[in-house]
Amino acid sequence: MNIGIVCYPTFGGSGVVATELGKGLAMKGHNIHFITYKEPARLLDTFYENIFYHEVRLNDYPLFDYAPYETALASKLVDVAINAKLDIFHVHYAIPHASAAYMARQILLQKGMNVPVITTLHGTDITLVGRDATYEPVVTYSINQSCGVTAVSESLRQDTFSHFDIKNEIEVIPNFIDFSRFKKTNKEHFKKAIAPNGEKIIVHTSNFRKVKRVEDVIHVFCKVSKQIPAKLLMIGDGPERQYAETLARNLCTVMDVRFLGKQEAVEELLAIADVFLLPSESESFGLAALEAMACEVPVVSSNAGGIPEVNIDGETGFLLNVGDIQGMADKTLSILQDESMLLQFKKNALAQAQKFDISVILPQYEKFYQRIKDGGNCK
Ligand code: GMT
Repeated sequence: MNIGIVCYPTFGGSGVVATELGKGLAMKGHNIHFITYKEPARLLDTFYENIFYHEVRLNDYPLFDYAPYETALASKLVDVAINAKLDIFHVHYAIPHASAAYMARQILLQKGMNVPVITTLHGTDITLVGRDATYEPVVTYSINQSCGVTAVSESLRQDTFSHFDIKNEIEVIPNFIDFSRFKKTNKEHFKKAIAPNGEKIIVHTSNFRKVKRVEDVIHVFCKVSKQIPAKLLMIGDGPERQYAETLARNLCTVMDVRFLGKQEAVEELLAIADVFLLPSESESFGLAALEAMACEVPVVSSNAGGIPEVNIDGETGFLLNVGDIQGMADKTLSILQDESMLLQFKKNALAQAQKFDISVILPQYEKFYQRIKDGGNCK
């Protein structure tokens, strides 16, 4: 198939899922056309024969305080669909991709071309941003007008039905992991450099937005490190980083906490981790937790949104209520102080992550594409 993928070209979240999906589909022989404003971060590693990148350019004009990205994207989708003979548009993150694709589809229909739109909902497009009255009517309309809709967890599917007036069906196709990249590797030399005295290593990865509650990570870690020797690696960057750094300086031993910023090779850091912390306020799936689990790292997390579909309480880690800092610290300590529990949880984390292997999930997308193309409500 010739597939047009629209996404945010970011380091994490929906952008990564969309890019890895495109790469996986290309490996299976599909022609993939990424259409976005910047080359997706995970495409920069190498050249792919049947992956194409189409940049959405915005022409500046003095009248525009805000350049109309959605219009430029819709026009680009029309152009790519015609020239690359696209069979399908697959847009990731509803805002503004679903409505831009809807517009492109209408234009193409007038030209005698039927290109179905599939929208994948990722999280904040539903639970946070999309619900706001600023966007809600357009989000509802474009989900209802999509030829196929998927959500990355059952929890997100249910949230979508409860926050919006949705007439369409929503299929759950969970996020996935590529084990050729995310796997435990021996990084003993690196571990020694970070934790020279055998300290336990705790890791957190996120975009440091409010919803991630990075301050809870610091609070939990500082409680833990008062009981046992430990180090914390904070990976990623975003609006809350400064606050988290100040908090760490005030509450912990400064040398025990390292802020590493955005990292390309997260898997190398996960390879030396003992516990991964994810105390998010809301999380439709928690891809970062899955990446940790694939590297055999138990997860102590909140029980928000779709996290319980990934992290299994008492098996692959622990789930606690949002904001339960003491609970998270106690559970982290219980794993780190009990070698046999740590070992068992590591094994369980890997086994659970294997259920989300890309080789299991990718065919679900292929089947879904075919179904929508052949018999969906946009036939
Ligand atoms: O986590 C973010 O803020 C980024 C956001 C995105 O769309 O890029 O992530 C969402 O999508 C990810 C991929 O499907 C999910 O793993 C995250 O749980 C989800 N984030 C939230 O729901 C907060």
